[in-house]
Order: sequence, then C-alpha cells, then structure tokens
Amino acid sequence: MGFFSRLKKAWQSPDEVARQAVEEYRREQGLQEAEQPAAEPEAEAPAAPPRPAAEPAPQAAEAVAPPVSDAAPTATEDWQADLTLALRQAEPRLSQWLNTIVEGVEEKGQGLWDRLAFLFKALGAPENEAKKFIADFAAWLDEMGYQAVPEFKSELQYRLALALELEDEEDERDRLFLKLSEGISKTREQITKRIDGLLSAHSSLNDEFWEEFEEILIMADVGMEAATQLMENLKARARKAGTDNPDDFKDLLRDELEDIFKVPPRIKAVNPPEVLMMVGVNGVGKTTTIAKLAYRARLQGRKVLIAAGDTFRAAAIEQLEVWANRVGAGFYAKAEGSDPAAVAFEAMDKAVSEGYDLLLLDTAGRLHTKINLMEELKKIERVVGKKHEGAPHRCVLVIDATTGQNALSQAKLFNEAVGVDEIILTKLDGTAKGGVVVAVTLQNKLPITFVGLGEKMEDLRPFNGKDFAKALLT
Ligand SMILES: Nc1nc2c(ncn2[C@@H]2O[C@H](COP(=O)(O)OP(=O)(O)OP(=O)(O)O)[C@@H](O)[C@H]2O)c(=O)[nH]1
Ligand SMILES: [Mg+2]
Repeated sequence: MGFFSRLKKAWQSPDEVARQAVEEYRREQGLQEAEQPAAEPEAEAPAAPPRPAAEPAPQAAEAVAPPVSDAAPTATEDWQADLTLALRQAEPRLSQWLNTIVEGVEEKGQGLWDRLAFLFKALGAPENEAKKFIADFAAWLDEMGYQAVPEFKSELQYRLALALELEDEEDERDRLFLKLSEGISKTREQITKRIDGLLSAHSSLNDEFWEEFEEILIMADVGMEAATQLMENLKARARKAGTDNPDDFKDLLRDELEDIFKVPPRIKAVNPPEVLMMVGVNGVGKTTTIAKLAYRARLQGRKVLIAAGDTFRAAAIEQLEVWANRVGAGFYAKAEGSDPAAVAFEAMDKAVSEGYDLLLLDTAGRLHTKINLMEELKKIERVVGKKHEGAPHRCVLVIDATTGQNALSQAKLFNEAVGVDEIILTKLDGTAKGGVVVAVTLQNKLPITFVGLGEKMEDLRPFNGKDFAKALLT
C-alpha cells in the first residue's frame, strides 16, 4: 500500500485499523515507533501522516487539527473545515487531492497559497519547507507569466510529487504513464496499428508474417540492422515458448523490448559537485534539456550551477541564462566567442568553491573556429577533470528522435570521441519514428536515461523500458 493509501486510511477512520496502517508504514520505512496514536479517536481532523522515507519526523504522529471552536465558525474556519471534509472524501491520490485543493480557485494568489499550506500542514511537512515550496512556486509563476489554474496545475502536481517523494506512487506513475503514452502516440499509431493488421491477417508466425513485420520495423525507423537482430531474438523467443500463434506475439515482443532496454546505468562514484556534460549536434535539444534537468534537481533540493559552454552565439548564452533564472539555478558564462574549455574550467572552480551539488555544462553543436568539435569536447573533459577528480561524471548525448537513422551515426561518432555514458532522446512527441530508440539502444548498449516528450519542464521523463514497451503496444 502506498503512502497516500495509508495516509488516507488514517485520515478517514481514526481508529485502531488506521493507527496500525500508519505504524506498519513507519516500520517499513525504518521510522521510529509513534509515541501516540496517529489519529486520536476524538480528533475530527486529518491525522498527520508519516513523512516519506529518509526524513525522520518526530512530529509525524501529531494530529493536525484544523481550528475547530465552539464559537460560530469564521470564514477561515469554514473553508478549512470544508477542505478537510473534501480531502477525507477524495480518493487517496495526489491528483484527486490537488483537484480538491484547487476546487473553486481560479487563479494564483493568497487563496491558493493558504490552501496549499493547509495541505502541507495536514501532510506533516515542516512549516519552513512548505513556505519555501510555495514561495518558489509563486516566483516561478510570476517568471512564466502564468495566472489561471489550468495553466499551471500539472506543473504544480509534478512539483508536489517530487517534493513529497511521491514520484513512484501508483497515482504519479499512472499519470506519467499516460503522459508517456500520449507522448509516443504517433509512433504507437505507426507500429501498433500495423501489427494489429498483421496479426489479424495471419494464422501463424510463418515466413510471410516475419517479412511483413520487418517492413513495419523499417517504417518505424528501427533500422535494418536492429530489425534483423530483433527478429532473430523474437523467433528464438517464439521457439522457446513453443508457439507460432499470432495471439502470443505481442507478449513476446513486449518481453523482448523490455530486455533490450535493460541496459544497466553506468554508476560512477561521485564526489560532489557532480558534473554532467551535455553533448550533441545542434538543435537536438541540449539547452532545453539542461533546463529541464536543472529544474528536476532543484525540486529535489539540489544546488545547481549551469555553465554556458556553447559560446557560438550570444543568443545561446542569453537563452541559457533565462532558463537558469527561471529554474532557480546559478549561472556562469563568458562573452560570446570565448574558449568553451575556459568557461568549463572556471565554472568548475565556482561549483567547487561555492558548494554546488550539480554542475550542468552546456556545449555547442558546432563551433566558430575550424577546430574540430570533438577535439573541443575532449579538451573540456580534460580541464574539468584536472580541476575536479572524476569530472565529468556523466557525459550525456542528446539525440533528436525525429532525425531517424541519423541518430545512429551521431551516437557512434560522439561515443568514439568523448565516451558517452548515457543518452537522452528528445522530441519523441513529434515523431512516428520512435522505433529509433530500439536501434540506438541495440547499437550502443548505452542506457537511455530520459526521454523528451514536449517543450514543457515536466516533459522530460525518466526512461523506463518496461513502461515504454507497454505504452507502445497497448
Ligand atoms: N516537441 C519537443 N521539442 C523539444 C524537445 N526538446 C527540445 N525541444 C525543442 O527543440 C528546439 C531546440 O532546442 P535547444 O535546446 O535549443 O537545442 P540545442 O541542442 O541546445 O541547439 P543548439 O544550441 O543550436 O546546438 C527548441 O525549440 C526546443 O523547445 C522535446 O522533447 N519535444
Ligand atoms: Mg543549445
């Protein structure tokens, strides 16, 4: 049972069962035994939940009572009492609770901040953290020029999920799965519709079937080599399972895709600050992806520095500075045309001396000078490594999924030159040829860590092969 479900139990029925549910959760999370029941029978209020793992919260078991008095309720008490009741009746899901919180609220402002503060209080979050969350969010809305709730609700849920460590909760997973499904809908249309047609036209997995399947793979940009390998693996799988029934085909394919994507991440020991260098040809989405990663890291409470290693255009430096300000990250740049390695070196210095947790290095997809881009990137690697042991810890190649088979040669080129640790595949939302993700993984045996599903901050999603396979074939 997830955090919210347990919380809900305690919230809804402040009795022995609820108390036990909370205790059970606390034990599992390694938290101290509560000193008093999580919810007192007479308390009409929501019981404060245990905090998510890793945050011992001695106050967790205190009941958080909205002000209830014998006197006639004031307007303030009215909304708090109404909200408590509505939250009790809502499903134990972050999305439902957020709906309840924003119900009747049309735009940002004190009314919304009060309601959010109330939710945090009920969740047992420390007051200073709650205040900071709200202040950061309000500042971000100002920066973005958002006013009306529908403009920022999804963003708010994303922030809440990260701040409360609920990203793995069933509810968040469902929502993100939906986003992934929507994001790859064009590819799914292309692949799944055709596979369905193929399956209904054949009564066994015969040669003709495989030939037509290969065509589908090529159309979806899986590529010749990867398609051949995929088919061989699938045939072996079918043999092993003793089936040539088309009804079993999708399960075989799903399992095979899951296996393909099971590339272990490259874990390197990291001595802070962690340094991530972003590489890729121009226009693939390096700069926006840096902003998105910085945003995630900020929401996770990390201190982030962004360095403008792309000195090719003044506009690129400005673009990055705007992003850094928006997401609340530090920023380091030099003038247009400066030596990118010098920018990286000085930013590294700043990151170490000012105690940053994460340094994100943007790089150019092309250069002013005749110097080879790969040589320039190697130089950046060398200088940051000299300044800070083990840096860059992650060399991330950004690939634009809409570029199709070109992606393969880019991956090969960059990997040979600078040693890529992971791949981020952007713009999956804009292509019917997302099959390239299979080819890239098969060819390079590199993990895909994130995929870009749109231009908004929350559209950068951690890549999960299992979910991807499921979203593709459902
Ligand atoms: N639809 C969609 N657009 C994206 C995604 N990622 C980036 N973009 C867009 O792609 C365009 C190029 O992004 P940049 O981040 O500037 O690319 P870059 O690699 O830094 O480009 P250079 O600095 O010119 O080398 C921008 O308009 C982004 O908004 C994505 O996942 N989906
Ligand atoms: Mg850029």
